[in-house]
Amino acid sequence: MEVTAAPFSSIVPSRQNLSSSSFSIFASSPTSLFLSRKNPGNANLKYKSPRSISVRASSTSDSVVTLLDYGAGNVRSIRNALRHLGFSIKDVQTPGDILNADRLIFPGVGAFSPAMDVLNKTGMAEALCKYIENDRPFLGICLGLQLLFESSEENGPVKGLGVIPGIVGRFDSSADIRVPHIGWNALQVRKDSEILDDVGSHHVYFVHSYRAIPSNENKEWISSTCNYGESFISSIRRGNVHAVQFHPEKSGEVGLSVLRRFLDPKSQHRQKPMEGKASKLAKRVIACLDVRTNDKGDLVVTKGDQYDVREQSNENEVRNLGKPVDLARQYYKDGADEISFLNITGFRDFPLGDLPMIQVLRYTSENVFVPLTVGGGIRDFTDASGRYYSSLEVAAEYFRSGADKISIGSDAVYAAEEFIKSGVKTGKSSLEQISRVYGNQAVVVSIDPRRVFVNHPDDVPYKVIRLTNPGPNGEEYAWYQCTVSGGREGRPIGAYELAKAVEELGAGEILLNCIDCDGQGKGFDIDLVKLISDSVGIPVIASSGAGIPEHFSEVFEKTNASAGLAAGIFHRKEVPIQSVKEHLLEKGIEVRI
Ligand code: 1PR
Repeated sequence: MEVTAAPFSSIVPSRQNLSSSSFSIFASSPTSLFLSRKNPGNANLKYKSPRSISVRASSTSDSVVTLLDYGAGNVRSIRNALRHLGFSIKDVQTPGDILNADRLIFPGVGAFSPAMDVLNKTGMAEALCKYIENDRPFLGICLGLQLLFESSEENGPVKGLGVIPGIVGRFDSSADIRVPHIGWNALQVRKDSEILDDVGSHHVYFVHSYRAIPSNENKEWISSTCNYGESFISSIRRGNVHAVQFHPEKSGEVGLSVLRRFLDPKSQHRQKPMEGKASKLAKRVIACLDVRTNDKGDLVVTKGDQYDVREQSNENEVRNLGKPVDLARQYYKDGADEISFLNITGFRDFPLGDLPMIQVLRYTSENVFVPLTVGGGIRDFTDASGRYYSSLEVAAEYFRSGADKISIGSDAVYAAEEFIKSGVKTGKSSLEQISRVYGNQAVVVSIDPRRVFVNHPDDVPYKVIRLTNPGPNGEEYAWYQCTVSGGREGRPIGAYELAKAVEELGAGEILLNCIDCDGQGKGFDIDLVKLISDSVGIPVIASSGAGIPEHFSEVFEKTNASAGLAAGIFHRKEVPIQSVKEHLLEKGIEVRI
């Protein structure tokens, strides 16, 4: 049974509004940084003061969990995970709901400053501190861990709840690591945390650019650390108070076990936490589903050869390789680390008119607990009746429907061209807006380049590389021309120039396709992947051309790609995802198992 109270998110400004100027960011002076535990904010209380609310004895059912959703983004995944585990959700509406909770989950999403702003203005900050001081069962997730610290450098310094000593800072990208920290990483469990008992050798999923550092002052809180260029705090535990920097709701079965152990500690078999074999950020194996409507009007997973998705027969039909939701579920079970849906005709159809794609996301996210990316058609749009939709609205609908990341193709090319021409960041492109509101870790740019051979590096005004294998007429060089509209139109910009520009405009990751290699099964374009992954500081996903497991080890050994993506070999069941992973392990390349 679902407890049908309106969520707190429906009575506070949405994340979009939070970023508007009506909500100021705390720009406290360094001397006034630290917030007392007794007085966590000068809250402009809209509600009865939590101090005057007494904590009542538990009377709610054992299967209800209270969720603090302050309206900052996608908490659909955590809701789905909780329902999947048999729990119903009571949304926090007032500070009293926090104090009266039997168990409280705080899935922090979005940025530190607007989150603290809402918590302070509504009296939730004070209630949270009191709840935690009383050692009530609490689980903070991601930002829900960071907010417990004294302050954050994210657009700040900004005061936090001040429960745990320490400052949350940005990963140092000069330390030879890619920021954001995206992917599956290992934990070093430092003390018995109970909820981490099943993690052991398994990786868990992280996505963040800011982190808290272990110190003498906070060491009693730390239950695990993680290594990413440096050691940072991946979880804390004191009594009944837990928080994790990773996303249990996106960490597959092992993540669900973390939630289960928190929600129902008594029924869980206690075991000595296993010593983990996992040691660092794993290379990801991603399954990609190119989705479009076929000629009969059904939404199908299709797959092209060099982007041509029609059968080479008289009927010339769109290839049909299965149903999107079924295939996504199968790939989750098979061990895919992430699943991408690309609405490949999104450039001409309006994605919000394409409700089946939204439905696909909703159904998939109900029982697929790894990250989901969706792309295709993310841009500003005016429909036939003259109604204008911003790209932010399109993205918001995707996030609400279960996407963790959105992927922008054509619109990012136009934005990069403009930026390179003018040298000015207008802040108005879909890429910049979505990145500002949801964070750059939520924005992927999909690049669709085509190789153009040249005889001499000076033949074109774009970055040219010397080819490992010369072109058909002995050309020693090539540049990679970006395309839009599903490869239909070449643009005056190279993949290198695009990648550098979109990183500056706020992309958090690059999905690097290659039209020449797509569907060919002859391996990734190593020259291209090396060029791009050596040129940017954000993670690069190598895509197009995988035919055998060895192609994955080749791309990870010869380039700095963070992930390898394939479509055809998985859809046609030629190579199981597990075979790819077993091969990578044999080659000594760390993957999530
Ligand atoms: O331009 O923002 O509307 O986004 C459109 C999105 O759709 C882009 O991400 C673009 O890459 C994708 N897209 C458009 N047309 C096609 C097509 O195939 N006709 N698919 C298309 C891109 C490439 C990969 C593919 C890999 C791996 N598909 O996603 O899955 O190449 O394939 P393989 O392992 O079988 O070789 P916008």
